Amino acid sequence: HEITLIGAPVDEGQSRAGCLMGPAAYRVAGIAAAIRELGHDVEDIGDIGHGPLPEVAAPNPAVHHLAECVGWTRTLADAGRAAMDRGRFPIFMGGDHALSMGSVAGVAAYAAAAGRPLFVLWLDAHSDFHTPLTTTSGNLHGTPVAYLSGLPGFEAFPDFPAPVPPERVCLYGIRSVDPAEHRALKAHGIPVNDMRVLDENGIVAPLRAFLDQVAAQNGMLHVSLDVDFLDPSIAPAVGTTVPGGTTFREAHLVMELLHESGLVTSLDMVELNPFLDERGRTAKLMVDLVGSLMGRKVFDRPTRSFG
Ligand code: DIR
Ligand code: MN
Ligand code: MN
Ligand code: MN
Repeated sequence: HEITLIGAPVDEGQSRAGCLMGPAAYRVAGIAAAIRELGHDVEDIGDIGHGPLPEVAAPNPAVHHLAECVGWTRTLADAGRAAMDRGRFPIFMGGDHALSMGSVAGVAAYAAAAGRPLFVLWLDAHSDFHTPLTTTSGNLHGTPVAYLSGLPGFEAFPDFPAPVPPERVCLYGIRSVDPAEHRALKAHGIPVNDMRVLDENGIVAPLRAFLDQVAAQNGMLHVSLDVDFLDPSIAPAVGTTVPGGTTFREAHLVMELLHESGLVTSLDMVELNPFLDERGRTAKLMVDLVGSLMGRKVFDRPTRSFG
């Protein structure tokens, strides 16, 4: 691959300071060298900003930092689209999960122009299916899946290029869903691979089923990796830890399967808060997981053909 690292120090999608240090922590943890060692070309375009703040009216008084998040959505969508137009694989180094409104919008614009279906794999403890109308925390990092699904309430944001249909979204590792999200997920028909599904079926089978669909439709696959997908015992540096997350071995297995599929075309690394970390432990784990996604393995495995 030809990888473009995009620093996205987004801190405005939630209320605890620190995610803005994420891109720096990934660089200190050696992300560029780790990917380069696996034989890929890597460029780092540095950190981008949210640009000039638009005049926006919040549809719900709970929502905070709406203008900043709209600004980020514009600049990140442009940066992602530009990288893909140059044939690159963008990695968005966050920053909180509000950045994914921009990253997925940019990738979706590219996919629409290329005439290929976009699929989204959401590795997260949370379903992130609030809208600016339903959120009670007012934290917009809890809304990107609703935005990319084309739900109402995002009028202040750029129109999402081509909403991703429910059957092309895979929520994986979920164990925290608010009541309004639960209702909306059911109404919209998004299948949820919560921890119960993964406990009963194992971590592999539901993912393979989704990857088979991506391959069968010659799709592009965007992966959004939230630190809280991982169990807090191995990844403490996140503001919204939820017990019962994926283990070290499960997470690496997911990344290795994604690599072997050959289907992933873009990636978000979100919600790392280095201020909460233990000597860079979580940042290093995230970089190691990207290594597995980019092809690091203990011993060669035959590449599985999908589709
Ligand atoms: C909660 C927490 N559902 C909210 N969300 C997220 O504030 O809307 N935490 N995404 O990481
Ligand atoms: Mn704030
Ligand atoms: Mn999230
Ligand atoms: Mn989360």
